[in-house]
Amino acid sequence: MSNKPRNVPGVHPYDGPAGGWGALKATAIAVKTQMDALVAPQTLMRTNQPDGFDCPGCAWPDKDHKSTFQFCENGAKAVTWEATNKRVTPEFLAQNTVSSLLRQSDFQIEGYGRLTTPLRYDATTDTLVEVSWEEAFSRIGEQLQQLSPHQVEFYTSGRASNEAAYLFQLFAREYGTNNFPDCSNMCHEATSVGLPQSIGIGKGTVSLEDFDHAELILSIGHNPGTNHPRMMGTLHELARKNVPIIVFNPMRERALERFADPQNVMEMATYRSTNIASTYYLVRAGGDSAALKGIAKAVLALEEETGQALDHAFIDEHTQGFPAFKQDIETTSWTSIEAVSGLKRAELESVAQAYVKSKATILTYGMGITQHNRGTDNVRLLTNLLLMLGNIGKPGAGVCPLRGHSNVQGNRTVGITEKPSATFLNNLQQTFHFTPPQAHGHDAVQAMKAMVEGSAKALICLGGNFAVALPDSDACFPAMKKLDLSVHVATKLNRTHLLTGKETLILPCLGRTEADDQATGRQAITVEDSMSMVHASSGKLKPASPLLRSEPAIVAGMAKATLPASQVPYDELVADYDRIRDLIEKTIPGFEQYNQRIHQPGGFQMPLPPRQRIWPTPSGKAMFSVYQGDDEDPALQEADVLRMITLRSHDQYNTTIYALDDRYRGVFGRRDVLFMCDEDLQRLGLEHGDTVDLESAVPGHHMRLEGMTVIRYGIAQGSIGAYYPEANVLVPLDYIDKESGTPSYKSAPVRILRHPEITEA
Ligand SMILES: Nc1nc2c(c(=O)[nH]1)N[C@H]1C(S)=C(S)[C@@H](COP(=O)(O)OP(=O)(O)OC[C@H]3O[C@@H](n4cnc5c(=O)[nH]c(N)nc54)[C@H](O)[C@@H]3O)O[C@H]1N2
Ligand SMILES: Nc1nc2c(c(=O)[nH]1)N[C@H]1C(S)=C(S)[C@@H](COP(=O)(O)OP(=O)(O)OC[C@H]3O[C@@H](n4cnc5c(=O)[nH]c(N)nc54)[C@H](O)[C@@H]3O)O[C@H]1N2
Ligand SMILES: [Mo]
Repeated sequence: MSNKPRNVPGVHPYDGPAGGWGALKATAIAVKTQMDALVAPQTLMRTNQPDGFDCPGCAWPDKDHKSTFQFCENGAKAVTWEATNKRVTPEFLAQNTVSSLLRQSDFQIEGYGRLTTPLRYDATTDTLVEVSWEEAFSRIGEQLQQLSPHQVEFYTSGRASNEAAYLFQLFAREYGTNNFPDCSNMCHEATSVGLPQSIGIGKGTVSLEDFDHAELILSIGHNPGTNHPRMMGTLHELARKNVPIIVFNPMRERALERFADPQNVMEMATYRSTNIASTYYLVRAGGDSAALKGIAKAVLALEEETGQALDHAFIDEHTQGFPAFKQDIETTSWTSIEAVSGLKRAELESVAQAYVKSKATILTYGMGITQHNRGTDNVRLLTNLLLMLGNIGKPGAGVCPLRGHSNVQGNRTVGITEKPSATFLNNLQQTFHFTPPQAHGHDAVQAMKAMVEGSAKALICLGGNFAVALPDSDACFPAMKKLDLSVHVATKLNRTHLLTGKETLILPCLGRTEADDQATGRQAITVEDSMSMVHASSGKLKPASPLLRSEPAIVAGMAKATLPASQVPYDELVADYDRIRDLIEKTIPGFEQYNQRIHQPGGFQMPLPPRQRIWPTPSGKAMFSVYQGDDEDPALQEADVLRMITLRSHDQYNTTIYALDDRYRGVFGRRDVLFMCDEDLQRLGLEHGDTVDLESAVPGHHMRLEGMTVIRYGIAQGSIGAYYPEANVLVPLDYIDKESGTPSYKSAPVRILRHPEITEA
């Protein structure tokens, strides 16, 4: 090994803060490559404004929806990507076969721009050809009438509005199935399963105002500089008030270290920035349970010493199960806590001291907590920590899961779930006079497994990129091709659409930024953000093509063609979305006076009983639970096995790749890298810049990813990072959190194989 650092193309450390001038420059580039320079400023100014549209980026709430434009680089990318000038025309598709498109990267495929006409796959020419809406709907109706409902999967990606999602579930349930695979099954399902057990509701308990009163933030497993950039404004404000922000993350994420707020004139003018994390712990991937147990253990020790660490009144009045939890924590050894978390006892003790000192703590978390094979356990465990000190249901405190897609939470609220409650099904029956299916349906992994086995014959997707987002592409891609019918309601072309079945239809829809005009006039849709605020969104741009239809109209078209005898007045509902909202109000609690209240500035908040210390659990109390053992997966015990984290770059939105840079992590123009720490490089005899192959270390799986370049990075020992979706080939489809079905995208056990050329050299 030479001493001189090797120069690796496209890899240079990034020394600046996150945000700042770099963010403004990146926004200008996004506008220049996608949009008309004259329309762009107006469109961006309408993002998250009272009469504008909800940003299709993330689900972070806005200050009352009435502040001046909140600058957000990645929000701007999401908006310009949708409002692009580029178009996929029938002529383009006539010249490019589906097989040739499939050989291109995801970045190239979506990069062709907006879909403009309904399309059908023509196997004789291997191309996508234009069809009329009528023909598309009647083909779908005919096929669905021939299949039995449990053979059909109805997928939702969390961008769909409440109105579209409600009609979608209504259509599928009247057709006869609860098969609702959903992007949430790959995302915050552990939250949706774990939080209700702990506090009675599967949603976060804080509102934006709580951040003004918090004395401590515990930020675990999320990367807001990229994925929730508007949250950076909040964290920046807190850091400047010296509120401690303690971060647990296996990777050094620049925005959590240093951030320059583009809205802060002084910082911009002086090139200064603010330190965000007061302390940054590089916890091992999957080591959070041990870290949380360590903090709890240290809190119990402080309680022994002072008698003042715990909130006894809260524990006595509001919770159950504390003694068993306490006993489990006391019997967990520091040796195992240190080994599994990769952190030192003294470090976790100092977190406990800060935690006990704070009178109001908010715990924020993301995919670093949920996408593990004990994700649901992780969620309950972090809630235990909050309950110990009564940090739920008081100002400045609570649990804050950072949701993914901009309306994923709303989709769930309006009925997209494979496990509907009996009350909800009963309400549907009373209102619509059909008998909804009672049996639970498939979640995302179960739906794909049914497709792999061949028992599922059709897939109807309301948005998303189902096969690419799921693990194990080698199993999922061929399963798509076996389908009798696949239907995709979409704005842009992606790989899942191109994995055509016997019959494949692609139905182009309006995006959030576009005007939605129906028989009674301009329509608004509604969405629910991460903090349970429901508000209206209305686009103004001219649609990308005159043939586009709105998502509610497309769902209604499919439903009418499939269920000609349905009593649901689809045409009237599509003519005026107020009528859809009236039906939501009638069948789902919490939407009282829906149509009136969405006109309030900022909308309205869905009921969150734990904010009032009301616990809708079976016992009526908040529940402590026990996290048994430290769960070292046997697959991870061997010395050469690493935990692979699959993550998002700064220039991507899930499977949508906007560009090939990951500025804050110092990667430019490429995505074939593997982040590894110095110690692991040395231990494995590798050098920064070496090319390696990877193999799954889950017993019985021999999946491979070849030709990755290892690069030196600040990441916890034993953990490596690679980009999603390229690395999905290494995550087995059944390597999931058993309780929630969430794939373990953040701790796939892998081994490094030397690249053949290097081994020979
Ligand atoms: N611009 C942009 N915005 C987005 C998205 C996007 O792709 N692009 N996606 C949207 C969606 S659907 C979602 S779900 C959210 C995702 O938002 P995040 O939750 O931030 O998702 P990731 O980028 O996958 O990973 C989060 C972080 O978890 C850390 N991590 C990985 N493993 C562990 C672990 O074991 N423990 C801990 N403590 N940390 C770990 C990683 O290092 C990374 O910093 O963002 C939403 N917003
Ligand atoms: N390895 C790994 N895999 C992961 C993850 C990970 O962290 N690691 N994260 C998981 C998570 S958190 C999630 S949420 C899933 C995401 O899974 P999905 O939600 O299925 O994927 P997206 O990439 O968000 O979907 C992109 C497509 O949505 C369509 N689209 C965009 N806007 C609209 C619209 O307004 N309407 C309609 N109808 N279509 C639209 C476009 O055609 C675009 O190609 O991926 C999961 N997969
Ligand atoms: Mo997500």
